[in-house]
Amino acid sequence: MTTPNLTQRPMLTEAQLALLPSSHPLRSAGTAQSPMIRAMVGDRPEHPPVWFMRQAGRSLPEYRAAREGTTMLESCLTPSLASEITMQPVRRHKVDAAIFFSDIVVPLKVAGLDVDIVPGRGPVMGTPYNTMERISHLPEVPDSAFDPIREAVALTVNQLGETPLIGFAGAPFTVAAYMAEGSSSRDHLGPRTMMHRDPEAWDALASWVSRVAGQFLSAQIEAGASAVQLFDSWAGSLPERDYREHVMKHSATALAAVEPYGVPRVHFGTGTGELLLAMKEAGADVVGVDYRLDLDEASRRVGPEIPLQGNIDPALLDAGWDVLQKHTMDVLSKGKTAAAHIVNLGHGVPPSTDPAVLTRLVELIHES
Ligand code: 1CP
Repeated sequence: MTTPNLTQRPMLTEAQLALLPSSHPLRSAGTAQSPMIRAMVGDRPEHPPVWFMRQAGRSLPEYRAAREGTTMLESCLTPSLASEITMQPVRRHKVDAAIFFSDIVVPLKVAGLDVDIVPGRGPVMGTPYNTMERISHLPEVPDSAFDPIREAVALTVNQLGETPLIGFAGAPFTVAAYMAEGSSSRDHLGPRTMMHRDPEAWDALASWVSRVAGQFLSAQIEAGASAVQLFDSWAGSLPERDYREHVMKHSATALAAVEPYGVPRVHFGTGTGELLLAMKEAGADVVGVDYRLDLDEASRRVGPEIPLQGNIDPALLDAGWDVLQKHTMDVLSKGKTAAAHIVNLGHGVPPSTDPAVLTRLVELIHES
């Protein structure tokens, strides 16, 4: 299948460029025409671009050293540290993009909510947001609350050169799931019950999250991110009818908040094989696919014009090189059925991963 060569086509219109500061990386051809951004707008660059979800994190000894003595949220809100951790996997693995080191609950922290990230557990709220009374007191968040994020992004893009930075936010369902339950859970019964028992409270909570997610994404784009990803990690727990009725409009609000900038928007969740079309319809430019569904089938579900991201099974990172190589070649081959392919894992890098395997995997993908 041949795909159009967009090399000469400007990625952003004058109106979109006007929303970005003069120093924004997308104003330079090097970043706008980088393999990652070209693939995200539907082109097939000379080699498939690759980045890994959770590439900045516990699999790297330099990450563990940098984080020593600093809590997760402090690290996210210390611009020099967040920037250094964002750079680490780019230096080591030569991936085609950096993912901003932060967390999906950072917007809740800057909004002044009582939230922490507890080692081994993940996000924990002081009190859950599961009643209209509590939800109605959620604050409006001034854009200035995101200044530490802008500062960290600006420091990072200064070091990245032409390599694009991907910004991100948690999608309303996934973030509201932590807020409604107060912490991590397996089945997400709290938010799934709430959207039926008290749909008004659910809507109020998810609307609030969608607004702060839009602010978080906008801050990252304005400060220099060249693409964004909305992570709906737990959306796979929803039947499609609930996703379409109670969730999709809120994700669409978060994605629409950054549509005017014209930067590519990736929409990813896990266990979302049945939701991929709805996730595209929510306003995605690229659909992220987890490891459970082959990319040719995903392309059939969302339409051949949509670039796909994914979906090497993280479990195979530690299954031996030959197994991983064979699987990766299969993912690359199935990715050819989509308009374009951004290579990634089907979920995050497990903390136990040998970083050398990731470096070798990047080389394999670049040589393919
Ligand atoms: O102790 C530590 O090192 C903290 C572990 C950690 C890290 C490295 C957490 C706590 N968050 C992060 C960084 C992070 N989180 C990034 C940036 C780094 C990168 O991708 O390279 C991103 C994009 C996230 C997003 C995130 N946080 C998601 C969506 C992505 C996904 O993996 O599904 C989710 C669900 C969270 C919540 C969260 N934060 C931290 C943990 C351990 C969890 C998951 C907890 C759970 O299972 O409920």
